[in-house]
Amino acid sequence: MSAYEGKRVLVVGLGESGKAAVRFFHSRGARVTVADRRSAAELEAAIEEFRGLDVELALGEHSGDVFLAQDLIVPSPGVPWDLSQLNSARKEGIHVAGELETASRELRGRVVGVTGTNGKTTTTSLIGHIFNTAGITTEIGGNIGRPVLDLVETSTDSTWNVLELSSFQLEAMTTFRCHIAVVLNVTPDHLDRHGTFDGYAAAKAHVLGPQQVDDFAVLNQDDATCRTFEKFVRGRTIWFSRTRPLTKGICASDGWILRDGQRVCSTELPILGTHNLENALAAVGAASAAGIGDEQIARGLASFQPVEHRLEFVRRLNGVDYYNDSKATNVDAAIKALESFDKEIWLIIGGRDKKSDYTALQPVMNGRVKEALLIGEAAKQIREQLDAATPLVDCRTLEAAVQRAQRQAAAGDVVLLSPACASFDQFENYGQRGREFKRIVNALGDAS
Ligand code: UMA
Repeated sequence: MSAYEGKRVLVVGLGESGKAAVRFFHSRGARVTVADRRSAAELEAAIEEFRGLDVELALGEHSGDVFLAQDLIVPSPGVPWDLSQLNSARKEGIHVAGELETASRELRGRVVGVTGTNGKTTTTSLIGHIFNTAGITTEIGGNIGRPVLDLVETSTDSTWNVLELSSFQLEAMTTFRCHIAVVLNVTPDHLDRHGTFDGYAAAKAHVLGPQQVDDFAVLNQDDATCRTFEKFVRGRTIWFSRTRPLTKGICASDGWILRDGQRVCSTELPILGTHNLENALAAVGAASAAGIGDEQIARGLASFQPVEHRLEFVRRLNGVDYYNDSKATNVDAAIKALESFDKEIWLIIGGRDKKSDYTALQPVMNGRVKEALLIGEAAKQIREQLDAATPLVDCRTLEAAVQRAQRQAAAGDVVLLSPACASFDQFENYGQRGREFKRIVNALGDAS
């Protein structure tokens, strides 16, 4: 009998993660209720999925009474961990568990957990690809878009689960063990949720907490916060560095990726930019920790295709290259995108502000960005924080920004959507924003 049989379980949030949780608990005989602050009309499609299943709905503003009538509450990653209704339930002794803790009891096989502020999605995909190419049974999931609870049913003892883990998921994580934990970098993001940088970094550090002595931590030697994470490591640390030679660990030198001073493969990769070289170094660290041979690692790196919405090449029109970097939802990611080009850039930036510091963009924009085309709610904050060195043009919408870029850009230039902001003011998510960008760009007529 399942440990959840007959238990009253509240799933908070009926997004991707919540839907997976409903399926998980329902199939284990729990009495499932779903609370979501959105209305039935807004959640029509999700509700349709569960029609006919015995699942109670508590929609609209969260009711404290519903939260207090449970044995277990499982909030979705986007639900604040300190939501007042969750705190009240905890006071009454009701267990509140995130999706990772829930999965940790039943997910079989081993886990590679990839976290960091930027590069998570690419690195997770890259590690998954190297593992797959090496013939290992691999499942890719987590924040990348496939909820961890959906991996439970098909996992076996020989599965490697390669998971992208966000600070929202990690904040709630106490028991989920990553045999290989990768921390790429930790720079300010999601301060609206975590309050301070220290709070955000502490959430990220949870990825190392449940590790054991025979586990691995793959850490970025070039990142000041990653270096401080060494004190949390219980097993072995594999350092990687893009900027300095390492006699032990993974580094890049003279066009080669080296491990412990030995050549693994060339730094000529199918993914652009120095940040992607860092992601590749981390992936080499993770794959080596899993015992994959150099030849297979090299083959995996060479055959990897870039991830959608991550410096994704869309089209060349009249000699102008258009790139979709919609997944750059914070300032640091936009800086990395800008640094990847040695050309003049028409930068489309803006969306929903996350209390970010846009001044950090100025040095990398100078001499590189011909115009910053502002979109969305954050236009005012961006305009206030950037100085006059780069022309700032208020375009409001993505469509207007693309059209202006097309009119102004010359052959050899780059038009780059790298918004440095969340998308929720004008789009459902960054994916929809990226797809919309590609639709607009692909519909542009030849202006020559
Ligand atoms: N909701 C409430 N009450 C609240 C807050 C939200 O009821 O207080 C409801 C919303 O009305 C909505 C639902 O919760 O119906 C949304 O839940 P969610 O925000 O957790 O989103 P999901 O669709 O479940 O997607 C989540 C991750 N989302 C977030 O962390 C915000 C997805 O990461 C992830 O792919 C998915 O689970 C599968 O694991 C997205 C993301 O933006 C890509 N992540 C952030 C990032 O990468 O920066 C962390």
